[in-house]
Amino acid sequence: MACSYFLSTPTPSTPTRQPANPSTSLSWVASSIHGGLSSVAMAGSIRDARSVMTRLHLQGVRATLTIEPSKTSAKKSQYELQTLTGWLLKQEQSGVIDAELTIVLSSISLACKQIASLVQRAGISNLTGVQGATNVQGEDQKKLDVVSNEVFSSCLRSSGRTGIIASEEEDIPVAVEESYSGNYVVVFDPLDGSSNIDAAVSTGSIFGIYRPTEGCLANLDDDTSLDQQAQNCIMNVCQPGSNLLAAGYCMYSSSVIMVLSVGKGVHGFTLDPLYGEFVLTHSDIKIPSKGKIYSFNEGNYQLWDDKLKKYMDDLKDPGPSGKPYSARYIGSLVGDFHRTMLYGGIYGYPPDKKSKNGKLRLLYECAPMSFLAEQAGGKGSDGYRRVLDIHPEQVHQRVPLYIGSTEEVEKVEKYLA
Ligand code: FDP
Repeated sequence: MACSYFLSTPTPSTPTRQPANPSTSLSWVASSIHGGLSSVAMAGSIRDARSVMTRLHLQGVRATLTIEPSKTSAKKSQYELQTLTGWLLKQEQSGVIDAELTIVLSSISLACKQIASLVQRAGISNLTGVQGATNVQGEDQKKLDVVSNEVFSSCLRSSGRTGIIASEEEDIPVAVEESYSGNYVVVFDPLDGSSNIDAAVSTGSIFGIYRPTEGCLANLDDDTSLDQQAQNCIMNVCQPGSNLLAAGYCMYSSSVIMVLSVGKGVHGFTLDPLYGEFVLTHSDIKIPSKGKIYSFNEGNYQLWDDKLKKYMDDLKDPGPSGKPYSARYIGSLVGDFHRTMLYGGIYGYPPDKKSKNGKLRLLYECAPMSFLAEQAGGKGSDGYRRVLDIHPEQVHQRVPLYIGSTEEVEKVEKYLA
């Protein structure tokens, strides 16, 4: 890290110190009583400082190199911002991600900005309510589900680095014709929690990025039939979460926050509405190892398995401390998971008598969130095994999910065992 030092004429009370490493980068101030040089702030190495000393001596000024930490310049400037773009470039420079992935992630951040503005203006621009169609899973599509899917897909397509996209809103994964390098496989839910839209409650986009795989490249010139190409795409999309290169979500709430991992911790960026830039606000997020908040749709309690009912009853037992767990449930995975990441606790969507695999989708909900949970020191489980180890058999496959603080997830696993 760059340090700050002063180079000054000696006084009896300031002992001369020699740096351990003479090439250390630093900023320093040269000041002299004689010779016309009064106080010059410089950035450079200690060698630079020594050359100034030599010049001072040649001018007949008697001065000694005295190095002291600066009290003022170590402070971070209030104007210093780490934007998502700058952060991605740093990751690229340090070899964590390549240039292609940087472009894919930038195009996702652009999609998120556009969706954020659509969500904010939904009530004004007649984008609330249903579209009139149902998606492949039989759910009513909201107008914003459809528009957000368009936005997300077109940003990824125009990045030129995405080979296949799989969305909650598309029946099957699609090969991208515009792709000319990279060929990443991107899975996403463009607008999760969209049943909250009309009430202006939090929603979010979730995404996961997999390595490009051979055999699923969109080449419209070859003889491969579309059917075969679609098959290839499905095969390539159906990868376990442990193969994820990057994952994240963007939450549309009182602020717009993009939370992201490229496999080296989890970082959160808040959209500055004035600059239109995501700014690093949550560096290296860690989920507390335990937490007394649970987030389940308890309306389904009567449909749950007895073991799960017992777990839930015990959470509500005040016990010797006199304080039971607190319930918090927005009904929007991104919002509920974001709170769990920051405050600790557990989010769960269990199986029930109606839905034996729960409600959430493995590929574009449970796997990306579990990747983030693990990167933040937490856990994602289906009650018995690590979500990231589940090999998807279908694109829109559902799995039960228990996610959050490690101790809390292990606790529910014990009840279910
Ligand atoms: P939504 O249907 O509004 O899109 O998976 C979708 C999801 O929301 C999650 O975001 C949310 O956590 C969950 O469903 C809510 O389901 P319930 O209404 O059954 O609680």
